[in-house]
Amino acid sequence: MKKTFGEKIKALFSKKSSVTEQFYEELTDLLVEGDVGAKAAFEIVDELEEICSKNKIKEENQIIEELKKILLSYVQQIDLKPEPEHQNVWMVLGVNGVGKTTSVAKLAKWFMNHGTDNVVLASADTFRAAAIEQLAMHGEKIGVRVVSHQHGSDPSSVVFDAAEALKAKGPGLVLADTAGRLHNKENLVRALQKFD
Ligand SMILES: Nc1nc2c(ncn2[C@@H]2O[C@H](COP(=O)(O)OP(=O)(O)O)[C@@H](O)[C@H]2O)c(=O)[nH]1
Ligand SMILES: [Mg+2]
Repeated sequence: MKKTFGEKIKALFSKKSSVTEQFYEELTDLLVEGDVGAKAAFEIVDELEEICSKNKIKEENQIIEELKKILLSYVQQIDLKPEPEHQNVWMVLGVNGVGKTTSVAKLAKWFMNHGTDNVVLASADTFRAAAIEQLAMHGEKIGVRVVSHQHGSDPSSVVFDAAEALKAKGPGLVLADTAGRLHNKENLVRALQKFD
C-alpha cells in the first residue's frame, strides 16, 4: 500500500545515518510531495538545519520535535462551522488550480459527516467548461445535491438557485465553487457581491 506523508517522514527519520546533507534534501522532497510548497519546504528545512546545528541536535526524536515546532508555526487554525439554525452560503475563492473545486467537495463531505445534513453545492464556476462536470462528479461520489446552470451563465443565479434548493429543506449549507479569481482583484470579487 502507498505510504502516507506521515509514514514517509517516519521512515526517513528511522534511517540509520540520519542527519546528513542527503537527509535534509530528502526531507525537503517529502515536504514538497506532501503539498507544503517548494518555497516553504526550503524555508522549513533551512530553519531546521540551522536550529539543529546551533543546538548540536543529533538525536532523531529531538529533530522530529524541532520539525514539529516549525511546522506548527505555519499552521493557521480557523473555527469554520455553519450556523446550525441558518441557511449558510459560503463561497470558495482563489486563483486557478489552487484546489477550490476539490475543497468544495471535501468541505461538503466533512460537514455532512459532522452534523450538517442539508448541504447543497453550487456550480458557480460557469467560466471553465469542465468545472460543472468536475463538481457534478464529486457531488455524485459523496452523495450531495449539486445545482448547476449552463456553461457561461450568471454565477450569482446559480448560487441563488442553490440557496433556494437549500431553503426548501430548512437550515444548512451552500458551498459555492467559483471560477479562478485573484482575490486581490477587487472588481472581480465585487462582481460576486450579488450573492449576498
Ligand atoms: N496533491 C493535491 N492535489 C490536489 C489537492 N486539491 C486539489 N488537487 C488537485 O489540484 C488540481 C486542481 O484542483 P481543483 O480543485 O480543480 O482547483 P481549482 O481550479 O481551484 O478548482 C486537480 O488536479 C486536483 O486533483 C490537494 O489537497 N492535494
Ligand atoms: Mg475549479
